[in-house]
Amino acid sequence: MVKTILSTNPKSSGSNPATGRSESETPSREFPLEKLRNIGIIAHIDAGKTTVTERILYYTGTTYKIGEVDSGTATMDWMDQERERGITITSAATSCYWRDYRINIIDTPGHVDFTAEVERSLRVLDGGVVVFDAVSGVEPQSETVWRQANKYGVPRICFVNKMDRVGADFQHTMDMIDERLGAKSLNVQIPWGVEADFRGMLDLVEDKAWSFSDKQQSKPEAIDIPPEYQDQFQKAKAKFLEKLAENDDQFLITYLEGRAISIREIKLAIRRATLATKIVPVLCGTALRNKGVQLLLDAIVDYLPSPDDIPPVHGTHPRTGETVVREANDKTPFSALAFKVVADPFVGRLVYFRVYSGCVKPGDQVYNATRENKERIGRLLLMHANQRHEINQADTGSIAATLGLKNTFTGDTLCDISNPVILETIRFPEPVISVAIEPKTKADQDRLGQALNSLSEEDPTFKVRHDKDTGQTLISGMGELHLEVLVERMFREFGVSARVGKPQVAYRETITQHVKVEGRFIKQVGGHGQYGRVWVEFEPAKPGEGYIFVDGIRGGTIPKEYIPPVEQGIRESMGSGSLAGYPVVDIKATLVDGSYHEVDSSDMAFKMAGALAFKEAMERAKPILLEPIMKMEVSTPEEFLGDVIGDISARRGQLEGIEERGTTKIIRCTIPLAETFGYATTLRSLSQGRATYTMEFLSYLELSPNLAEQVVSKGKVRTFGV
Ligand SMILES: Nc1nc2c(ncn2[C@@H]2O[C@H](COP(=O)(O)OP(=O)(O)OP(=O)(O)O)[C@@H](O)[C@H]2O)c(=O)[nH]1
Ligand SMILES: [Mg+2]
Repeated sequence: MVKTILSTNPKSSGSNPATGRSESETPSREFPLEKLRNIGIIAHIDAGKTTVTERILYYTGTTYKIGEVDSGTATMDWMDQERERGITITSAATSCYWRDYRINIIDTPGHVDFTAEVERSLRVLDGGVVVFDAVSGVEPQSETVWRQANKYGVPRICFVNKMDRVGADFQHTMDMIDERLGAKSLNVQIPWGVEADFRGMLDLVEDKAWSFSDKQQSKPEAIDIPPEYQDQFQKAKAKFLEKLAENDDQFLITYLEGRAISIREIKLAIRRATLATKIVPVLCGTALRNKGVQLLLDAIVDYLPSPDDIPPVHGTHPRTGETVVREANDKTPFSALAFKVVADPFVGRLVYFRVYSGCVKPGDQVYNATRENKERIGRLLLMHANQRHEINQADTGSIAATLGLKNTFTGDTLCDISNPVILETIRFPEPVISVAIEPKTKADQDRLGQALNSLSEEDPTFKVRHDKDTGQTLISGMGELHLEVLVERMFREFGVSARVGKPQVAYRETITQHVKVEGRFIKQVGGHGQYGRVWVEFEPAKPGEGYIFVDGIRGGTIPKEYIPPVEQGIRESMGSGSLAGYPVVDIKATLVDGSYHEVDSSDMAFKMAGALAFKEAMERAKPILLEPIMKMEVSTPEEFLGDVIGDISARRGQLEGIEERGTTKIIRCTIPLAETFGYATTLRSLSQGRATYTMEFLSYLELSPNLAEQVVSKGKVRTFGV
């Protein structure tokens, strides 16, 4: 039922001269599920994800001119700031066709500050293409996205890009994939030449050499394995077959039979082992020089799953709490997960969703099971970066967007009204850094609220907090770049000029002791009084557990309906701890006893009692401050190593190891976030601009008592840099 984007594209007839392979014409309207691929392109910053995606769009005939990141013309990096900064900030979705398969792609950002974009994409995708820079191999952010993909059990293939660069090393990258990522890589190709002499690749599956010219329109040429490579090829092929047999029992039998093995048998075995996440096929190429992308497309089709290959989605029934299983099938009741909300200045509020079962049409009424409200689907759109194409149905496996949903947010489940289900939501990390923001004029003040509202709705790692004591608005995010980009968006998209304070660490508070406290809210004023009385045991929870509430009431000392208000009273009070007003985390509260009054008790009274119990517990359970610790990797030429390490130590950094990568030294360390502000400038001056670094959040750790004292005594005094 999908009106494809190709039908509006002048190159849709498959006439692109460079397409090279047997992709079909406009696909059939009833697109078979097994011919669908939903994939994400994930990697460390600058590995070449967007460059690869732009080639994919070109070779599939979706665009007729290649967009380039370097000249600010990439289709996928459509946002002004992406084009100016040359980095991807927001994940962009698109669809294309290869052979007679439809591939929905999400190109994600590599910078760790935009990690939410990777998280939400991996949650709704079925497969991943992980891109590596052949010179740097596995970089820190690749490790992070790899772990994210592991969490969702996403099968993936690897593309070792930038084979044209000086220092490119395919084997080294493969070794790093195994060692650093704990993966079992299976290279399905070996490079043919390297650096300036990189010609193409030797195909271990089909026993051919693929020769590419630099010209983008030219097709890859398949020839026999050149004689000078025969030896190397035969050795690699033997290793390849052996490894494949080790990881697929069915193939092992064929392999042991010792007969000739067909290409089809090999491909199917690779597919089975990839889907079972036993192996990761590895390919190579250079996207910028237009080499290898067509083969990558083949691999996506041949080895990555269709929505039919992944297990049926599980959810819970919103009322009974029972597990609900939905087969990926157009005829089963509709279920979908909203994974992104965008305030589009032209069309309005766009909600992106992935359909797991059934289908939906414009005008359909659906149920938002997460928020328990009905919603009407407006126009249905297939997204191509920031372009939209209207469709008249979104069926199982689709990734689409819709207009008209007012009360649906990221992570919500949309479903059939009479068959409700709640799918697993998307969990995002908590922000670690904040800045105070102050509108410059009265007019800016008025617009600020709207801007903050829209932006925090779009980005779950962007949080806004009003400090009651100082009257300031604090915005928090994942890093300096994240907040800088958002402040710039406020100015460009919402016309808000604001002064921004110095970055501050988003500390947390927690307790260290077990206490049992009473919360009493009893008031007798005139007629109706207030009565809520609870006994709650508070104890430290494990790091990362956040807040656990346990109802331990026995014998009905408090009626059931008053228990949720107690939980809520505690939860709301956790927003501000007793030490310095930072959010409180990692506590377990067990409601053990209490009493009520037939007439005077109310939800409000029990909520207050919960809040008072929490306040009392914070006083008595020895609260401490926690600070965010970052994992950092600095890459520097050897001559600056001593200075860089000295500086890291002075910043309370802990060295974890030093490695060599060519002539470069890689320093791995952990460092408190508070010590990293302005680090880019220091590192530049320490190394004449030649060292680079990346960092990401690792964990929260207790702040030493003397530093904690400084934070507490500073209280909420925020200094503005104008
Ligand atoms: N030499 C060489 N450069 C490449 C290749 N592929 C990409 N690049 C360059 O690498 C830089 C980063 O490319 P992008 O495609 O923006 O990388 P990305 O992974 O999308 O980056 P983020 O989205 O910001 O994480 C650009 O300057 C590209 O021109 C390649 O195959 N060879
Ligand atoms: Mg990019």
